[in-house]
Amino acid sequence: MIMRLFSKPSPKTFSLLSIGQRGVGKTVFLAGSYAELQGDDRSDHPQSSWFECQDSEVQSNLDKILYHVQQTGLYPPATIKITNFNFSLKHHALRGIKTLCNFRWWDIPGESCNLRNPDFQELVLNSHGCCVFINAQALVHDSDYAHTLEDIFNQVIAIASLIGQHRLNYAFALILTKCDALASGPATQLQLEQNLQPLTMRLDALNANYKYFYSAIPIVSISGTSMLNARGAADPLLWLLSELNKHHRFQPDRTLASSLTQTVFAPPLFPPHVQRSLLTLTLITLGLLGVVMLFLFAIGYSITNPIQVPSQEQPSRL
Ligand SMILES: Nc1nc2c(ncn2[C@@H]2O[C@H](COP(=O)(O)OP(=O)(O)O)[C@@H](O)[C@H]2O)c(=O)[nH]1
Ligand SMILES: [Mg+2]
Repeated sequence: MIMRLFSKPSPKTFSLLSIGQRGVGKTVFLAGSYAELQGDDRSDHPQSSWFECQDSEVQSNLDKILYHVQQTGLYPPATIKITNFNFSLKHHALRGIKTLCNFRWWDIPGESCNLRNPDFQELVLNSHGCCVFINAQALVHDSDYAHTLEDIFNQVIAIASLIGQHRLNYAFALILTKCDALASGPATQLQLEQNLQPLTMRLDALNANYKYFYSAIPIVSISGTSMLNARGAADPLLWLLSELNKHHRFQPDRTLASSLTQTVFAPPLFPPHVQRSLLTLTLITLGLLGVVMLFLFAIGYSITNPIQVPSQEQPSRL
């Protein structure tokens, strides 16, 4: 996956939405993804790709989260917030360190994820991809949880249908959080997939590009040191970025905002009555051209193939 991301001279910047209710596990996911690619200090093999933070405040919040886990063995408190996150995905290449792409991550609280909210609209219009967070533990054990998800599912479907209408390259990562709190096995997986069907069937019908991920970021203690066990935590972000890099590599940057500007707000070149006259004129011209072509064809044919006047028969010289 990593290999497909590079071979690009100027890295693109992607904006990713993150949609999910409070407490679903967005901050833990982000800290886990970051920690996984950072590698742990004791590792002899530093990671070949990693996220580099472009904002010192966010960097310090991330460090605070990881330090908190290390010191207390507990998940970070909700007070350490990460809302707008600017990252670069870096890679150790043969000729030094390379930036594969940049991304802006917007963490939007569940209650603000409503297309009637102008701020949310603005973010959606300018985004390239989306992480949808779903609490897997609640999806299996809490029968009311599915109802609370309906609104988020509707927002995701609304985005997916707009994307489909404008034929944009957009990707959705459906991230099922807290999977470590569930019994592993095919029965759980089946139950999760069934409970997700109200979303996935509609995404399938819209031909949306999506993939779901089972996220499990437990806290483990190794030789007295606690840490987020974040194996595979960065997979959703790496998949999203590789999908976007793949599709946007040879294209100018297109988002819903730019497509809507072209189709909805762009004034037509001519007023409707002029357009109708132009259409008539074009049709007449094409008709006349056809007649002229036929005429020229007929002349050309008669020059190259003169009408054969029956000649008097020559006596054959045998
Ligand atoms: N077991 C487990 N619990 C998690 C995981 N991710 C989040 N949590 C729990 O969910 C709580 C809320 O997570 P947080 O990332 O702060 O949610 P946010 O409001 O979406 O940012 C945490 O304090 C943990 O108790 C996970 O991967 N496994
Ligand atoms: Mg949070």
